[in-house]
Amino acid sequence: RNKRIGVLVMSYGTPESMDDVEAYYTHIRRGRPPEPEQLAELKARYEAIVGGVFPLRENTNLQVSGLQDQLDKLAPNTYSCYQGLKHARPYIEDGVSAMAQDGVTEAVGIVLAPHYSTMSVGSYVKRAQEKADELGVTMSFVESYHLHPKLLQALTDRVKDGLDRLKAAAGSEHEPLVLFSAHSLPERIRELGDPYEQQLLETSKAVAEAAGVGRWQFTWQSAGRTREPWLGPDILETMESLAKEGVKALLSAPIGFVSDHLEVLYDIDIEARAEAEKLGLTLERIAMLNRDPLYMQTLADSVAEAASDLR
Ligand code: FEC
Repeated sequence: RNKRIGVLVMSYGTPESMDDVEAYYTHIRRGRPPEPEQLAELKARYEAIVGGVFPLRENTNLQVSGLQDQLDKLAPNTYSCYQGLKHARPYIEDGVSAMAQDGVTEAVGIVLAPHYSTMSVGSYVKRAQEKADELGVTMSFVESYHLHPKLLQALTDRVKDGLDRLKAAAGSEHEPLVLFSAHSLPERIRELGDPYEQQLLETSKAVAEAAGVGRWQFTWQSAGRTREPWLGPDILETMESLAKEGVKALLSAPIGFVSDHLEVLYDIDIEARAEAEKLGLTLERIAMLNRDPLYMQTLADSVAEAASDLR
């Protein structure tokens, strides 16, 4: 029996190599292999991003070790972090098994995504809970932390810094607009009474107020390539409407994400940037949180709070 509280830190996961992209994509598609053109297109996106091809793996590793350090400061010798990924090894189930093997009987689960959706955080939690039940580990979960004061502070600092850069790039005669965004989901989440949209708007509003932003909007990005309708409007459409309205300077704030990865480094930095050039807009993006100390403290506080439900 291990007296430490396990902390299952869950994240999306990214391929381990170019050869692994097909297996990864097949896992995301719940076992259906992608068409050759789809696979080629995804590989090309990974090849195009800066900072090495799979930055999410390193960022997740850094976040997990950063959280461990923060928890050790908060409560020495109390917590042990384990990683569990949604679509890559170590899978969520592997993380729970590793805890059980170490004799952990009580654990907290937290996802490296601040906003709750049944289709995102909810599905991570379900998989962890099922494995924990099977192995006799008692678990408590952090469902969201989208209004944690330290998270808001970290995002506010980034928006202020982004606005300074935007002013330098676009000139101060143009009033900037902050465009908050998050990963789209199929529209049917609305029928499930999902809090995702509401929580994203709450974070956007709180950050806009704290940063003293005059003009802001929320939009979706990175919708999946499936037949069913996804939440819109998409960021590229929104940019087109804004350009028509005469907006000249945009700050992209992808607050639904916490790391540099494909959906930011490709969808914003390459795709949205190319669209901005076409539309004559100056676009800057806020820095991602990655291992920001305020983000690590947000996670540690949330874990400690969920741990108190175990006792
Ligand atoms: O850098 C990387 O290697 C990974 C980037 C990445 C992140 C990410 C986050 C979220 N996703 C969410 C939902 C969906 C749904 C589908 C879906 C599909 C993909 C594909 C790739 C991909 N996602 Fe992702 N997502 C990332 C990458 N995602 C690649 C497949 C190709 C494509 O459609 O572009 C559709 C599944 C289906 O076909 O049925 C749904 C959500 C998040 C944010 C929350 C979280 O991190 O869990 C929600 C990062």
